[in-house]
Amino acid sequence: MRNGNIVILTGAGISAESGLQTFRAADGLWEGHKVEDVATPQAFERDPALVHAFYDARRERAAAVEPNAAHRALADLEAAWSGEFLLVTQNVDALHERAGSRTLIHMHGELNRGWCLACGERFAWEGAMGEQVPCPSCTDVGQVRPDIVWFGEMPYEMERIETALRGCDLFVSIGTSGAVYPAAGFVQTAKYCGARTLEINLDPSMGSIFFDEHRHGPATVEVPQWVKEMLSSLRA
Ligand code: BV8
Repeated sequence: MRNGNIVILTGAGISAESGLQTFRAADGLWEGHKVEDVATPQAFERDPALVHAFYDARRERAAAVEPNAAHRALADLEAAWSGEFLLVTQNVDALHERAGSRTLIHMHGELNRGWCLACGERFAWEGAMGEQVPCPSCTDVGQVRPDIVWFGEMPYEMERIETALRGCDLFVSIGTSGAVYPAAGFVQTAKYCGARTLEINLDPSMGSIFFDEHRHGPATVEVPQWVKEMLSSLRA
């Protein structure tokens, strides 16, 4: 498929071999809390200290690990691809950009960004946030939250994503369980609009039936192999 338009969706599974916990594996709990119970505006309202501790721990962990061969292979494919290429990640870590990906959307936000509820500004953030930090923009104290899309909140850049899904020739889902919407519905939009669909995952996801092709195995094995085949098709 030379020069077609590609949309790739990634989830926690692509960062697993870098050492970051996934959500729904056995280890998918954090300090005994289900993510769905911590990653919500209600949880933040009820117990901001707990939610800040959850994200401070993940921000620290994500800064301490490295991108893996799957992240790097996607960056190589993007650099070599002459058709349109969009990488949409559900992940809030920065491993894709650190591996060199450029055309990237963090639809569920980023650990390395903050959002001030007093003035509405969003900004880069490193290190612990906690409850009593001043906003770097309006200096208001105690109104800064992680710039993360919680359950019940609208994911970012949905218009741009939907347009890319409707216009793509190939949709590839990597390392996601297909448990969370709207991301889990992207394959159906792409398929309905005529794209070929490929799932690369450790095991079949909840949306497996919607995919034309499946490659099941660890991302650091399956993604570089798939990218190698895509790049050799460019030289053919
Ligand atoms: C929305 C940021 C509407 C947080 C995340 C009731 C009220 C409100 C909404 C709902 C509701 N009921 C249902 C919904 C919709 C809800 C939803 O889908 N809920 C689910 C639980 C049913 N969705 C939402 O709320 C979304 N918003 O609907 O807004 C709206 C409309 C108009 C106006 C306003 C609002 C927002 C969802 C975003 C939530 N935030 N993340 C954070 O990160 O802390 S979601 C969170 O789970 C992650 O970000 C990730 O995106 C998502 C899915 O997880 P995965 O990435 O797939 O990870 P998982 O562990 O599940 O799977 C890993 C996979 O990798 C596995 O399949 C495994 O086999 C594989 N794997 C493991 N190791 C490897 C591997 N593969 C390859 N190699 C390996 N080595």
